[in-house]
Order: sequence, then structure tokens, then C-alpha cells
Amino acid sequence: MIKLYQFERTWGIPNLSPFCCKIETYLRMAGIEYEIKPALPFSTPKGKLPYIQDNNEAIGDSRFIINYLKSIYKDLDEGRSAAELAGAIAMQRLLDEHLFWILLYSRWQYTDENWQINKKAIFGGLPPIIRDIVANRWRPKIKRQIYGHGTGRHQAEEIFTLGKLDIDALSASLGSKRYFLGHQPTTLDACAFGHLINIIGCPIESPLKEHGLSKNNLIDYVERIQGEFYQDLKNSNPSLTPQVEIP
Ligand SMILES: N[C@@H](CCC(=O)N[C@@H](CS)C(=O)NCC(=O)O)C(=O)O
Repeated sequence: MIKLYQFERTWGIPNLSPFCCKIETYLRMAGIEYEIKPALPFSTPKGKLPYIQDNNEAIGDSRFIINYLKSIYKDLDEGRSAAELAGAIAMQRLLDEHLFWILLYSRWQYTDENWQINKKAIFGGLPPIIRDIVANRWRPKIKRQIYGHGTGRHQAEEIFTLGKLDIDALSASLGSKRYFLGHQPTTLDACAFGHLINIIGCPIESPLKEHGLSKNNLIDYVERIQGEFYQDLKNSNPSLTPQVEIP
């Protein structure tokens, strides 16, 4: 059976990583059996999570994992036109390569309150002394990544202006449809759900979350997918605004 290595579940959502959540959602949408292995991104194939192990093969990066799942198990995008797939790839790049950095900024850099919540969620399973050492080393590393990407060079207001434009684009593209490409879920839905629940369903407060929560179609979409594919988590996040205890 496929082993999915991802962060421990927290906040009543499938995963605090949009990429891990994307893979678990793909597996559920495609009806592929898997087993979760809680992990941190140490000694992983690409130094990041998620990764999977299947038939003695370890595959890192959500895009390569999905290529593998499509070729060996089930392709959620089968039968879609080239034009539909082109639009879907572009939207996935918006989510993974642009909006993600704004989410990362809001957790690791924007406010100290958010950092404390993020730190507890990611490193809370480690013994207390190690937790602080690891978290305090990891934080500057992620801030350098955000700067390297370019997002970290802007003011907070500018960063969230960019994020809000992405949210507007997602909301307009979804419109009143059930899924982004119509009646059936595709890879884009696994990806969009992974990112959107991590923006609007997490205890990380920011103008990005506020803007996401102003889009009723995005809220309905996230609640619908969570209700349909995560029955086991159904009651843990009813309002998309989980409460956490701030240490
Ligand atoms: N392109 C990768 C991105 C994965 C990624 O950025 N994972 C983050 C968690 S959301 C991670 O493991 N970061 C650890 C690090 O950068 O040190 C994918 O699609 O899987």
C-alpha cells in the first residue's frame, strides 16, 4: 500500500501543508488506498514534504507524485480537453508557485502571534528543548526562501494585495460550478482545496484569510470537499474558523 509521508494532522484540517493536503485529497478523490506516516521534512527525498513510498520507490514533490499516481493508479484528468488541462495547469501554478508564498509569509513572518501558532503546529510533537532549537533554526531558513522567491522583498500590504488578486481569480474561475472543471473533481480541485483550506480554514489570521472568507463560493467549495472526502474530519472544522490555544 502507498505510504504518504506528511505533517501530523492539526487544526481539524487534513494537513497544514497545502502540498500534503493536495496529495491526500487526490488519493481520496481517486479512491486509492494509502497509509499515513506522520513526518517532518528531515531526510526526505527532496528535503520537503510530502513524499510517498510505493513498491520500494520513494517519490518527492506533489507534482511528480501526482504524475506517478496518474500513470500507475488513476488519472483524475482523463478525458479533459487540451485547453481545459492548459487552464488547469496555469491555475495550479498560481496556487503552488505564487499564492503559496503569501501563505508562507503569513505563517512564518507576518506576526509573532501567527508564528507561535505555526511553530506549535509544526514542531509541537518534538521534545520541548529540541522544539525551540529546531524551530529557531528553521524560521530564518524559511524567511530566506520567502526573500529568495521575491515575495519577502515587498511590504506586508503589497504582499497581501498580490494574494487577494489570486483569491479573486480563483473565485471568478470557480464561479457557481461544483468543481473547477465542472461536475467531477480533477487534479486542480485536489490542489485548490489543499491551498484554500489552508488559507480560510486555519487559525492564521491575515488579510489573505479575511479576503478568502469574503468569497462565499470558495467557502462552500472548501466545506463541500471536506464534507465529501473527509467524513472522518467532518465535525472537527464546521465553521472553517478553528480555535487554537495560543501558548
Ligand atoms: N514543490 C513541492 C513543495 C513542497 C513544500 O514546499 N513543502 C513544504 C511544506 S508546505 C516543506 O516541506 N518545506 C520544508 C522546507 O522547505 O524546509 C511540492 O509540490 O511538493
